[in-house]
Amino acid sequence: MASATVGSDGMQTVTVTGDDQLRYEPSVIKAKPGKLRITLRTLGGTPHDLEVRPVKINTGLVSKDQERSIEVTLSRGRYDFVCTFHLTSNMVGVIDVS
Ligand SMILES: [Cu+2]
Repeated sequence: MASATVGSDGMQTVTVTGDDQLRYEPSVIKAKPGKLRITLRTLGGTPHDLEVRPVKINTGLVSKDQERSIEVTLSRGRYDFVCTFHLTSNMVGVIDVS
């Protein structure tokens, strides 16, 4: 589990890595209500994406050693995020906004 970091501009940020074991790290993100920038970085040779549901905002495919960011505005609640390529391998995580 990791908490989002708040920058000087008030934006919350967190970096999530995806690896060849088809896992996100962290897979549980704690954040406050408001804007959150999520950066996905792919470590191994297997490309991944990251989609926050149900808002359906997606990083697009991220290849090895690359990263892409998305911004979401979330109110209190729990939001699943998934790799749409490896959903059947249970490559999922959750954002806990409280
Ligand atoms: Cu994946």
